[in-house]
Formats: sequence, structure tokens, C-alpha cells
Amino acid sequence: MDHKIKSANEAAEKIIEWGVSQGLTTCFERAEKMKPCPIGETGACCKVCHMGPCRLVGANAEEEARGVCGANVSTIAARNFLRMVAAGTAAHSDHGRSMVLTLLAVGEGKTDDYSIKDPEKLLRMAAILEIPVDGKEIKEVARLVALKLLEDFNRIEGKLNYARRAPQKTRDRWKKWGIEPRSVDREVVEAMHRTHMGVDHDPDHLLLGALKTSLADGWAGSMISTDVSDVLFGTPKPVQAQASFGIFKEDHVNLVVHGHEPTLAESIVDVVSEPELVEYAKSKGAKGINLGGMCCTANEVLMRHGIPTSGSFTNQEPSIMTGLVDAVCVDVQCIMPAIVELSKKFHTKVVSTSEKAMTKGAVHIAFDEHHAKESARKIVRLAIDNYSNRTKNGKYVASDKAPLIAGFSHEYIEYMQGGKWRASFRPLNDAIMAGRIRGIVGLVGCDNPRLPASGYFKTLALEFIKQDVLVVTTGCGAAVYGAAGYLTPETAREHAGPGLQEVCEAIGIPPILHMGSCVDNSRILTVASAMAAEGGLSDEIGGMPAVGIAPEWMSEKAIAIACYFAASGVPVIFGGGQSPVAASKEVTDIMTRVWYERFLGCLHFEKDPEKVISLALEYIDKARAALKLKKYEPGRFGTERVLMDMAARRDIGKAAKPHVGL
Ligand code: SF4
Ligand code: MSK
Repeated sequence: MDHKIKSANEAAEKIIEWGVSQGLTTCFERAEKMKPCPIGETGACCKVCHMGPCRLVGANAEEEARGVCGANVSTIAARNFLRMVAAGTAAHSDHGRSMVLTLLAVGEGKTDDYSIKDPEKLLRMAAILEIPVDGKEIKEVARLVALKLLEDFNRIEGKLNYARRAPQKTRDRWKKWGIEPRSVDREVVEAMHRTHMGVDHDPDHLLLGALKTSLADGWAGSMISTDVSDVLFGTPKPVQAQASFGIFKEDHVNLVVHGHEPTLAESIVDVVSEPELVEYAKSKGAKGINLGGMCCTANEVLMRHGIPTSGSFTNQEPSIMTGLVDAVCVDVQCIMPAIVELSKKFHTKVVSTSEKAMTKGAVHIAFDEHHAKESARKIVRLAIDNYSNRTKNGKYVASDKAPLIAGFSHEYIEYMQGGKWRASFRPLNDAIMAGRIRGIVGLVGCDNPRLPASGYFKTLALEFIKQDVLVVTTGCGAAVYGAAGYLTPETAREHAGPGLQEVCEAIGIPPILHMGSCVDNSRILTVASAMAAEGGLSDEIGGMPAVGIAPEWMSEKAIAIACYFAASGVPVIFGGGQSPVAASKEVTDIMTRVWYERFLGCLHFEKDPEKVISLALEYIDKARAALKLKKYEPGRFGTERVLMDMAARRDIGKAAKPHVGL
């Protein structure tokens, strides 16, 4: 891969280079200038008390170096790691709690701006939570479900309600190793306590604490967030949309929703086509209002409504540099403070909306879920009012966009394998057992300006699908694949191995399935649980031919996700830069070898993308062998692939679809 490029997204690269010619800086130039601290980067710096910061360096640091209190490198690295998990868990789970409070407001009749869009899913949740529903109004069910879900955030003793969704054997492992979480708040608070100066010093014990805390994220905070969002806004099913900077329209008001929680973005989707607002936009000389998304808020409204996305985390500054964005409306997480300064060089207004998240220089319009549409209309009007301030300043290419298909929820993946009456995971399990699909890889998480951003994502996906590995994606990875044009059924024909290609063509799906935002990684957990229940593969999540990869991760949320997958039984590989625990061989050994022995899941940090691929395939093939499945043989299924001209491609459309197991 060419390390001189800043972004492997060609459109982004053009905009970034234009910015450099204009004297503008983005995260890419800042990443070049701001080298990571080599001590903190490896986990060897402790700043949890004011006798420090203590930096444990030197030739024999692992054996000999000690902080002022006597802490060694392993304690410090494990403690830093647990703090990352606690922060990531807090972020996802605070998002999840907001969703539950919105559901409660609907149930209690305190807002008319939201309703129950998927009552069937609400009833399924009530059944999981063992809430009797007979004779109850749907709003009352919503109220009872919301109150029950809140217990998973603040229970003092006991276990997560939602943990019962995991296979029994997976839960038995949690029990055996003492990592069954009680609730989100209890685990996050305990993690902060354990990592305070002078408390928990045993690296293995600290790392079990990391797994326990992360499980509260995966099986409560994030999973609840996904489910409640589906109930309130609709469970996704495939939708067509577009991605990359060309989604902006020169003759429309362009409003972008950026951040994570879907509540406000959904209200903006609701109001943006109201005749009064459209007329107002026209009165200002625009042809209409064009709504787009960025980062995970984009994924939320893309999955449910086909709202286009301008892309991933590293696309936020280039989006503003198109000169076409009239307003960016932000809530929480992954919003670079730099966009406020940058927006001043253009006409763009940055609007903050959360009482938790302010940036100096942004316009603040407080969002209140009890009067959601009122806030949404204010924001749309602000964008319209700003349209006339547009200048010619900016770098925009209208053709920079790609078509995509998103919307692969757990429910739809089940439905697509048999329709309404015979929906199941049997065909997917059968395809894996037969070796048509070698295994499944989740390619998820952030993109990173310290790498050729989005480049590792692209390289890995193409290699995996070529080797008949089905790819599922969420978060910024999904936006990367959307902008690259990979989220289409044609990608199977052009790049997938013959077995995977057959399966994708039989159903008409892409070989890379967009499953949603960062919190929607929980959809992958429930799919894996359903596959275990279906039979024929492993009877727990551990032991499945499946691997999770975050090739370009950067956020603490990503670390929390890695841990809940590892604790649930999935080998996880993080790519990109340095391991945050590289300073301690002991900690690295616990996360890789020891966790795998206990949970069949683990966490590797591996910089070299070639090694990421070979390690992932090794885990997949090892799981296949342990399950006594047919050995994967490349090219065993399908016909030999030939390069096709346009006429041949047209003929494919006319040909009968092959009948295969999925
Ligand atoms: Fe240094 Fe120990 Fe304080 Fe950490 S807790 S800063 S290692 S004295
Ligand atoms: S937005 S956490 S950069 S995936 Fe969810 Fe993207 Fe990573 Fe934020």
C-alpha cells in the first residue's frame, strides 16, 4: 500500500490536497506533525496520581522499572487498558440509556414526536424480558419494557437481563471466570475504582475486569440501544442509497447529521420534507433541502431511510471543504473539535445539540426529545438561512459518489434465508458447513488518519471475499465500503470467490453486509447466538469460524467492542498502529493465549495487514477443523471465473439463478 497517500478514498485525497494548496489543515496534516508519544503509545505511562506521571522505560523496563508507588509495566498497561474499556462502555451505554428514556417518554405519553414503529420487535423484547403483555396497550408495553431495560444500567447486584440472549455455554464461561456483569453503571464505576492509585494491581485480574465491563456494553448498553432504536424508528431492511462527497447538491440546502444518537436525526428526517420548510428553502433560492449523514448517525438514518452518507470519520473535514455544507448538526462522539475552526473558513455552521457536548464557536440548539420536532425545525431553518451565504470557496466533484445497499439487520438476515414462514439461519450454517462460505469476518470500526485512511479496510475486504469469507461491517468501516462502491451485489461477481459468489447471487446480496452503526455491532452478537442455536456449527459463540477485525481503530469504544467480542468467544485482531499494551509481554500474553484458552476469544494487535489476513484465516480454518467441517478448498464451488466484457455481464442478468443452499 502506498504510505504517501493520506486517504485511500480518492475523492477525499483530492479534497485534502486542495486544502493543503489553500493553507488549510486537516487531521492528516496534524497526524504528521503530532507524532504519538512512544511511551504512552505502548501503555507504559501512568498518570493516575500526582506522584507521576511515571514513564516506565529502559532496556529492562518490564522486569525492573517501577513507578513511584512501585507499580510495574504490566499493572500500568492493564490499568490503562481497563480505563479505555470503561470509557468506551460509558459512551455506548449513555447513548443506549438515552434511547431507553425516549422509549419511556413514548410509553408514558410524554412526547408526540416519536411512536412505536416496530411493535412486533417490542413484543419480542417483552418476551425476552419476561414481561406479561396480554391485554396491555402497546404504549404500556413500551413503558414496562423501558423500565425493565433501565435496570441493566443501574442494578447494584444481580445480572444483566439481556445476557440471557447469549448461548448457555458462553454464559457458563462468563460465570466460571467471574465476569458476569451486574449493570453498566456498576461495572464502569468499579473499573474506575479498581484503576485508582493503589487498588487493583494484578494484570490478569484487571483484564478480567475489562472483559466484565465490556460485556455490560455489548450485551446491555449497545444491544439495548440497537433494539430500542429499531422499535422507535423501524427495524432496517435493505435500502439503496449513495455514499461519498458527491451526495451534496449545489442547488439545494445541504444539511448534515453527524455523531451517534439517532433521536434528533430521525426528527430531522421527519420534518425535512414538510411543505413549509421546503417552500422556505425555495424562497431563499434553493431547489430543496438535501439531508446527508456522517459517521454513525449517518449509518442510523442510512439503514432505515436510505439517507446518503458523505462518509467515515476522516471524511468530516473534507466534507466541509466541499464548500457546500450549509450546516452540520452534531450530538455526541467522534466529532472532531477541528470542524468548528475549519467551518469558519467556509460558510458552514456547526450546530451542537447535546447538553453533554459543547464546542466553543459552535451554535448551540438544545435538543429535547419531548419537543424533538421543534428542535429539528429550528436546525433545518438555520441551514436554510445559511444557504445564501455560500461562496464559491471549496473543492467539489459532483461525480464522487457510489451506489450502495445497506439495512442488514439480524431480522432481515434471518428473513432473507427463507422468507416470512421459513426464516432461519439454517442455510447460512449449511453454506459454512459445506465450505461454500469459508467463514465470517466482521470488518468494523473507525478509519484513521495515521494510516492511508480507509486503505486497510479496502485491502482486507477484497482479500477476504476472494477467499470466500463473508464480510459483515458496521460503523465507519461500512461508510468506507459504501464510498468505495463495495456494498453492491456486483462486488460479489467482480471480486468474491466462487462459493461466496454463488451464495450472494442466489439471494441477491453484496458479499459485504452493512449491519449499521457502532452500537449495532450487537447485531453481530445476536446473529452469532442464532447461528449457535441453529446447530451444525458450534453450540456457543466461541468456536465459530468467525473473526472480528478493526483494521484502523482509534477510539476507546473500539477497545470496548473488541473486549466484548473476545469475552463472547470471537478472536479479534486490531490493525493499524502500535498495540496499546505493547510495553508488557505479560499483558499481551494474557489477551492472546490466556483469553483464548478461557473464552475461545482473544485480542491481537497486529500492524501488518498481510499478517492480519493470515492470522484471521488461521483462526477460521482452526475453528473449521475443530468442528470437523469439510476442509475449505478454494474454487471447489462455482465455475471457473473469467474476465467478462459488458455483453457477458448483460447476459448474466438474463441467466437463471443457480439454486444453492442459501
Ligand atoms: Fe506513578 Fe504509581 Fe502514581 Fe501511577 S499510580 S502515577 S505508577 S505513582
Ligand atoms: S463513528 S467510533 S469513528 S466507527 Fe461510530 Fe466511526 Fe469509530 Fe466513531
